[in-house]
Amino acid sequence: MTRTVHTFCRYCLASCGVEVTVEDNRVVRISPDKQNPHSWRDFCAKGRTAGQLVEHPRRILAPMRRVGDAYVEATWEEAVSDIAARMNAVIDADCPDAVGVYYGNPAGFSSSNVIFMNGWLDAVGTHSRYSVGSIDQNAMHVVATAMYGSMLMAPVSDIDNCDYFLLVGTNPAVSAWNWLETVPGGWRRALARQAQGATITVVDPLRTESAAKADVHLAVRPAQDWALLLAMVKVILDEGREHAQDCADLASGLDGLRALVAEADVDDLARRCDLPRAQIESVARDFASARAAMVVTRTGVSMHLTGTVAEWLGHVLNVITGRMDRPGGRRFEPGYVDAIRMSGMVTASTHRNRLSGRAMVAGAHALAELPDEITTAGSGQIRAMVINCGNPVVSGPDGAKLDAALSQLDLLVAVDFVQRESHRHAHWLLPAVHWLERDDLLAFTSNMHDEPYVHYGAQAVEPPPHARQEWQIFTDLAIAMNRPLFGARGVNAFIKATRRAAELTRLPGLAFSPRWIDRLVLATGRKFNGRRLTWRDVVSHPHGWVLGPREFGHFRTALRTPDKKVHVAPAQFVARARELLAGPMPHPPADYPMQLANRRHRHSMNSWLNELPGLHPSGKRSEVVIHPDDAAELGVADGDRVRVSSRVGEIELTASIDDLPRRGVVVIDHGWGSRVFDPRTGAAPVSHGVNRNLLVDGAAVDPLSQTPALSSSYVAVARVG
Ligand SMILES: Nc1nc2c(c(=O)[nH]1)N[C@H]1C(S)=C(S)[C@@H](COP(=O)(O)OP(=O)(O)OC[C@H]3O[C@@H](n4cnc5c(=O)[nH]c(N)nc54)[C@H](O)[C@@H]3O)O[C@H]1N2
Ligand SMILES: Nc1nc2c(c(=O)[nH]1)N[C@H]1C(S)=C(S)[C@@H](COP(=O)(O)OP(=O)(O)OC[C@H]3O[C@@H](n4cnc5c(=O)[nH]c(N)nc54)[C@H](O)[C@@H]3O)O[C@H]1N2
Ligand code: SF4
Ligand SMILES: [Mo]
Repeated sequence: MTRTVHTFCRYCLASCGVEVTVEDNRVVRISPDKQNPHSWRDFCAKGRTAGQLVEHPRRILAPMRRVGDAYVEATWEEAVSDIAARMNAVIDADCPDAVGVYYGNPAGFSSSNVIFMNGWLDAVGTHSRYSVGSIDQNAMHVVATAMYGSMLMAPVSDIDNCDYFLLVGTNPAVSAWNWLETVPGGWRRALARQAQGATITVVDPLRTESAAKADVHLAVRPAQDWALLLAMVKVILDEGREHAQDCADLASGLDGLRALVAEADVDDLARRCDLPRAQIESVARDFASARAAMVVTRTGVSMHLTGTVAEWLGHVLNVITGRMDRPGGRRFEPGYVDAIRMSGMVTASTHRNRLSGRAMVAGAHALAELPDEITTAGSGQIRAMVINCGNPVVSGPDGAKLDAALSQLDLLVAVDFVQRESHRHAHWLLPAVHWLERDDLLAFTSNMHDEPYVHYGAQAVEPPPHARQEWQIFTDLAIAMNRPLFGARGVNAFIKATRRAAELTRLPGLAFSPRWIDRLVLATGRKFNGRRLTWRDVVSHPHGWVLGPREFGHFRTALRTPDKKVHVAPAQFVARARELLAGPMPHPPADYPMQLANRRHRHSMNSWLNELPGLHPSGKRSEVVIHPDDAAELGVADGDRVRVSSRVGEIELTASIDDLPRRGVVVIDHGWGSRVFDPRTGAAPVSHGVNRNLLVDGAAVDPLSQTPALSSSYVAVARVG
């Protein structure tokens, strides 16, 4: 029997509505849902081929336990009781911090995963929490906390009214307009504005797909956006081009900002970012004088040792030129759930790591610190870990060091669809459920959509019989460990009672599930047209529901700073900027003269949609792109095998000579070189490409965001043989 299910893709924040054709519980077709009122403009091949991951030939279909070098299938009862017993033993021998977790990007695309994972972590009472944030978006959280008073205060782009786009460190033509915001069809809409006369300026060391379409391309020196943006702030303030009203009324700390720019010299800053002074000045003036404008900063800004200061200055430019909460700028979308208020009810942990002494950022410690926390003896040493939706050996710095550390754990549990590089030492592989196989109401990110919108992510197909959602795994683990879920006494007993009731009455709906939380969230949510959304509202709009027009005027009320103003000069950012200003001109070390940049492709998703045959027929992404002039100096020709090395690693790949990067910068795509194992048959692992993050040193991090130099490491390139 053929059915059609309307739902949305949960691979990236674009959250495209999709129409899934299902035959006998198999996905036969996924196409864009043209009836989706929010996302009808957007779709890509990753969503189109999502069924292939569901039917991955190497998919883990039941819990698998390591026995020697092989894996054998086990029941969930065996898995949960063995894991619980081993974790309890590790805690009894030391303390709760001996149990840790790393959670990756896809965890945020499930409405229940992170909530229940945290519930389990609170049950255990561990501080050993590591997340993808330190290799992705920490800079944004740190800046939002200091400037707006909440780490979740993510302003959204009002594209359709914008006259001047300043896009810094982002390639929306490929990655969609997303990083803590959902702007369906964002790039196409920006191009439509351009056709009507808007200016697009792209700041990127590479001539990306987006830069190629831009009116102005500033090929900045990697990691020096802070200098460019500070110079722009200086030009605007020195020339009196700021928005007087917002500077007086919305911002606080402007004097601190003025004092900082007074110490800076535009020529010095221009040399640091290696752009002509005149060009910086003209972009600053055009930006400030545009009727409507926005700066958008993304991972190309944040993934450096200077990332937080640059991210901060991007927000400062928006604030001082009056772009916040105005048409064509960045607004605050309140959504149907006040996630900011709710997150404010949880006290942020100030725990400091035992070795580095650094505090958590956005509820987690830095991935760069994980290997040492596993291998260094002493109280709090991590002995047991769960990897939840992550592939940190490939996505994070110095994967070789992390891989070696993971091999020393007493217990490693991976929750995933397939066994990837980071899971190779796992003692247990637990089979996860794909978004096509589960329901999600992503209520806590409703304020990241660029218009008021609700969509219930309906399940399209039944999961394999022995796959389980993470919420259930974490709940069962807390119960089996006899530790109270959410750290709240009585929760375990209550959940067990509902499960018993469901069994006795044969009414599965009586058993506790995250749907209870969804309903509660709606019942306490924001009102639209005078009333709150009901469950019925949500499920009766299978194509999604635009709840009303975009509204301005919510930004100020959403601010969580004590004085309800935007803090434009937080002391820690100013101090770090001073440190950078006083520092030497950026210069590569003599033995590693090149800087390693990064690329994504439309059809790959970090490290995990790369081996699917429908997406990458050639299956190869293992080249390093070198500028022709650099190649000539290095004596490298197109197609040569080259060795790229850094202080911490070396890899071999094929040279591709192209003037895409600026001189001195070489590019290797991230996300490749992750083996996919076959735990069921023990067949040889499959792998495409090379892991370029083996070259990234985890020892140095941005002191504010704890992010390593993922996109600006220094490397050497040499022809092999
Ligand atoms: N050099 C460099 N490094 C980078 C980046 C870069 O631009 N340059 N980008 C960074 C960015 S932006 C990010 S977000 C990180 C990503 O870093 P990670 O989140 O650590 O890694 P991913 O590659 O996203 O791997 C996600 C894993 O989750 C699994 N998975 C997918 N869906 C589910 C699910 O529903 N349940 C479970 N249990 N598992 C699931 C996938 O199979 C895959 O194994 O990498 C970062 N690393
Ligand atoms: N197709 C696809 N889409 C994705 C993803 C994916 O893997 N594939 N990942 C998703 C995720 S998790 C995220 S976080 C977002 C990320 O979305 P974006 O942040 O837009 O990510 P990228 O496309 O890598 O664009 C970053 C750009 O920054 C440039 N860059 C590198 N260093 C510097 C620098 O020092 N200064 C400046 N100005 N630019 C620099 C790079 O050359 C690159 O073009 O994309 C999401 N969308
Ligand atoms: S992966 Fe593609 S289809 Fe899925 S949400 Fe992102 S852009 Fe849309
Ligand atoms: Mo990301």
